[in-house]
Amino acid sequence: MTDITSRTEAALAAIGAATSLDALEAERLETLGKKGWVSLALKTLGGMSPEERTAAAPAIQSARAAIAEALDAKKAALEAAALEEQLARETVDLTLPAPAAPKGSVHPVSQVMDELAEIFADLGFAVATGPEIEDDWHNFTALNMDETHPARAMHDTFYFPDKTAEGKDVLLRTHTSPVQIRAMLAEGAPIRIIAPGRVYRSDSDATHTPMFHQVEGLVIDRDIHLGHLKWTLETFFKAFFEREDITLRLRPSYFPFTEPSVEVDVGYSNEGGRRVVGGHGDAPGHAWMELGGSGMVNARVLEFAGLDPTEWQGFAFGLGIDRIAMLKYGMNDLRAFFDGDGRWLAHYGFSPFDQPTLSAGVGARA
Ligand code: FA5
Repeated sequence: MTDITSRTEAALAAIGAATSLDALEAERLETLGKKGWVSLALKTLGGMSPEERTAAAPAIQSARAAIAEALDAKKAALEAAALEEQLARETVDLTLPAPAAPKGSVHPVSQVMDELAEIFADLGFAVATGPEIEDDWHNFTALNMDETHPARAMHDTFYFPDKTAEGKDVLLRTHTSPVQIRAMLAEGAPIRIIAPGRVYRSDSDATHTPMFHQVEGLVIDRDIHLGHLKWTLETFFKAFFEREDITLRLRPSYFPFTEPSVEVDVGYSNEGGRRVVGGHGDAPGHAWMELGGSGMVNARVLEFAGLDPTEWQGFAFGLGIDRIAMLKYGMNDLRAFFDGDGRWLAHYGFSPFDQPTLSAGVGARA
């Protein structure tokens, strides 16, 4: 009895003196834990006679109740103190200046791709895509460049060492034209699409980079002729450069997948070392700049794509997106587009809020 009373007093004193939750837990194990002395004392009750039990039980049970209550109270007090201390430690000093807002910008190429899609969507074109890792059938053969065609060598192609399961060569697409084939095979005719995306050629100087961007255009319908092509390109470039005095020159050229083929040049002038688009390229102080290739889709290409050339015809074009971005936003070296230099991006990049729309203007600067 005395033993229980003194041990209880000692336990209550220890609980009162505990300064951490760990110390309190040690005290709980010592008393109420499975092997704690209170628990062991409670177990002895089972072996007693009813009289002995009636005499011994109240002291043990009240010791247990007193210790349990003291443990709970001390635990709550220690937790409250820990919370207070944490709150005091983690106060936010509202007088500090706000951290700098993270700065990111939309790359001019992404911005120009959005501008293109906006303008062509208004002309009724859908956006199509194709894989950047292509096979030589889509990239060359179906575009009327069989294995021995010299144009294949002119494309400076990056090939993969392995072939497809059907034995086709695998390559990084050298132009967006294979998307013409994929779109015609998937959708048939009539069709009106643009296909913007990355293309790859082993080529590098101020106006050529090994990876660059093109936008393909394809219109297949009945009774389509070169006049439709010229009107479409002129309408696009006027909207894109946001000026009416755009003069295009269609120069006879050769592409295996178009017949006839024309290269598209635009007139520009040099103002203070900057190329400014507009005007007739033969006028004084002006010159022509090549923007891309185009032409009427070759009948053989239509056949490769499963269309009957006596029923369907159309035009296609492929423009260098990076080149038209340079011309619109006044950059002079294409390689800087892909250097990932934060200062260049801060200067030429666009705010993510500057969404091109026809109503607000597709050329608004950030
Ligand atoms: C083609 O790639 C054809 N597929 C275009 C075409 C499509 C013609 C449909 C007819 C019908 P070309 O190799 O000329 O053509 O490239 C088209 C444009 O891509 C060029 O005028 C130029 O603006 C751009 N370009 C070509 N090579 C590079 C390069 N290494 N870096 C940046 N731009 C390039």
